[in-house]
Amino acid sequence: MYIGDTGKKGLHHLVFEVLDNSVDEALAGFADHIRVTFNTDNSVKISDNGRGIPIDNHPEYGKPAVEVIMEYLHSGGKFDNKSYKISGGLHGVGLSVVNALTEWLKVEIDRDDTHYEQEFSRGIKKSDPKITKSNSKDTGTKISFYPDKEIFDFNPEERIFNYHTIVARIRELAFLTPQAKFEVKDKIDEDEEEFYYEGGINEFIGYLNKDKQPLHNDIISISDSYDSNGSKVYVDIAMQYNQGYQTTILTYANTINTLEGGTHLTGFKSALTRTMNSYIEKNMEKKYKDHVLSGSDTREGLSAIVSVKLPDPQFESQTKIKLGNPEIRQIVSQAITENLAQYLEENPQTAKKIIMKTISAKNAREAAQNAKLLIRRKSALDNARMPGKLADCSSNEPEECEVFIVEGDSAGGSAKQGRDRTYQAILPLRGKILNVEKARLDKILQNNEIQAIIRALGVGVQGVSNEEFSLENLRYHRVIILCDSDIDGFHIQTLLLTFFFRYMRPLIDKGHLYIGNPPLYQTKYKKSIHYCHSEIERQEIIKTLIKKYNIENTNKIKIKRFKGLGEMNPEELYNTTMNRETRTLKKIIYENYLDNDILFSKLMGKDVTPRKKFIVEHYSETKSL
Ligand code: 0RA
Repeated sequence: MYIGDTGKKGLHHLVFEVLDNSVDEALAGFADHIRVTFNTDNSVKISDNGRGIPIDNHPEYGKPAVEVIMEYLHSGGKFDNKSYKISGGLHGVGLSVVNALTEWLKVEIDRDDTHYEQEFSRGIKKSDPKITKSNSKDTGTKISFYPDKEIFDFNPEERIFNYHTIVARIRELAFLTPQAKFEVKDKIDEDEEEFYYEGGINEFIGYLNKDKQPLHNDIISISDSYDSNGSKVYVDIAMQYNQGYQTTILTYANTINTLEGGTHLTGFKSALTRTMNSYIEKNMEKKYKDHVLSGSDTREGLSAIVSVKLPDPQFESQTKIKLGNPEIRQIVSQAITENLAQYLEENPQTAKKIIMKTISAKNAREAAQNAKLLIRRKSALDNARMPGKLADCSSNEPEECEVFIVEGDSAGGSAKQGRDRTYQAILPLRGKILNVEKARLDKILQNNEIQAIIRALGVGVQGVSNEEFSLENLRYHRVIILCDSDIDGFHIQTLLLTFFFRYMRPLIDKGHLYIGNPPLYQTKYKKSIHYCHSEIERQEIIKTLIKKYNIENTNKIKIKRFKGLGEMNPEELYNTTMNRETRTLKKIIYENYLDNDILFSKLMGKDVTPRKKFIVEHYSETKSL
C-alpha cells in the first residue's frame, strides 16, 4: 500500500502493454528471455528473444507489417488470420496505442537474417526503416520509448517509472510464465534483478505464504487442459492452507489479475465446497458427518492461485477485471472435482488436517454470527445505535460528512471541541485496537474499539458473508485516521489500516479512507507562528524567518515539538489538521493487492521482528520526509 495519487497508472500501463506482447511470445513457446531496462534518460526498453514482429510487406497496406502493427492495428486485431494476443486485454490497448502516446518510440527487430530499426514520434513514423543484413541467427524484438509529457503528468527531470510498481508486475508475470526468465536492469540506480520461477504458481504460493505458518507441507497443485469448442483451455491451480484465518485467492485469465474474480473463481469456490463436503460424507468418522460446511469455512486460511489460459477471454464490468466466459466455470469446477478429490484420497493425513480446520472455521462462524446478533440486539436495547464516545455531526448528508478516528481520549477531546460540528464527527479510540491479523472474526467483533468503528460507519463488515457489507450505508464519505506522529501512533495506524484492508476493503477501493497529517513542530518568533510537518520544513521556515526579520540570535525563535495530538489545543488542532481549507490529507490507495497481502501478513503475523523493523524504518522515513 502506498499513499499518493493514481495519475501514473496510465504511464505504467504503457510498459505493461508492451510487456504483454513479449509474454505472449513466451507463452506461445517462442521466447524464453524478457528484459526491461530503465535507461538513464528516463526512457524504458522492453526486449525479448521471440520471433520478432513480422517485417515483410503487408499485402493490404503495402508496407512492412511492423509499421501496420505500430500505426494501425488495435488489440485483438487479427494478423495473418490469427489473433496474436494471448495475454493482455486489461491494459489491452495494443502497440499502436502505446506508440501514439509516446514522444518517441524505437523498434528494433531481428528476424529473417535482417536487422530492422525504425523510429516513431507520437504514433507516426519519423522515417523509413533502417534495414541491414545480419548474420546472426538470434531473433527478437526491442521496443524503447519515452512517454508523451503533453499527455501524461510527470516531471521529466525525475524517474518517470516507479521501479517497484513494474517489478511487482514482472514478478507476477514470472510466476505465471515459468517458460521465461525476466530481467530488470536499472541503469539509473545501477541495479539488476532476475525473476525466473521454474515451479510457476507453486512457487507463487510459497512466496505468498512465506510469512504464514503452513498447515501442511505439500502445495496442492493441479494442472489440466480441456477442449472447449475446438480450442484448448488450460487450468493451473496451486493451493495451500495456513494456520491463519485470512483467505487469499488470486485469479488470473491469460496472466491478467482478475481482481473481481469471475467464472473461474465461482467454479473454483463451488467445487471446493462440494469436494470438502463429500470428503466428510465419505471418509470422516461418524461424529463429523453432520457438519455441513459453507463456502467460507472451506476457504479459511487458504492461499490459492487459479490461473486459466483461454483463446477468447471475455471481460465483464467497466474495469475489465472480471472474467465472463460461462464455459470456464464448469471447466475449473471439473478440474477441482477430479483432481482435488483424488489428492485428498491419496493424502489422508493432510486431508484430515484440512478438514479439521474447516470444521473449526464452521464453529467459529457460528460463534461470530451469535456475536453479531448480540451487537444488534444490544444496540436495539440501548435505544442508541451509535457508540457512546462518538461525537456525531449534525448533517445527515454522508457525502459532505467526515469522521475522524482519533487516537486517545485527550486528543479526542481537543478534536471534539475544535471541530466543525455540522460536518465533522469524532470517534476517539482508547489505546490499541485488536490485531485483526491474529484473531478470528468472533473475537474481533467482541473488541470494543472495533465495535465502535463498525457501528459508527454503518456499513457492516466483510467476512461472515458478503451480503453483510453495504457501502451505501456509509455514514461519512471521508473516514480519517488521526494518530500521533510517534511509533505508537504509527502502530495504531497500521492496525487500523489492516482492519480496513481485511474487513472493509471497498472503503479503500472507493477512496473513502484517509490519514490526517498533523504538524510535528510549531515555530514562533514574536507574533509569527508557523506549523511544520517535517524536519525539512522546519529548517526551511527557520531560514525564512532569519532572512525576513534579520534575526541574529536564533535562540529567539521558539520551537515546540508536538509529541502527541493531545498537546495541541482545540483551536490549534482544528487549524492545522482538520480545517478543510488548509489541511492536507493522505488518501489511502493500494496498487497491488499481492504486495499488501504479503505486507500485512508480515506486519501483523505471529513473528514480531518484521513488524518492529517495518514500523521503526517507516517511522523514521516518515519523520525525515
Ligand atoms: C505479430 C505476429 C507475430 C509476432 C508478433 C506480432 C510479435 C509481437 C511482439 C511485440 C513484442 N515482441 C513481439 N514478438 C512478436 C508472429 C510472427 C510469426 O509468425 O513469425
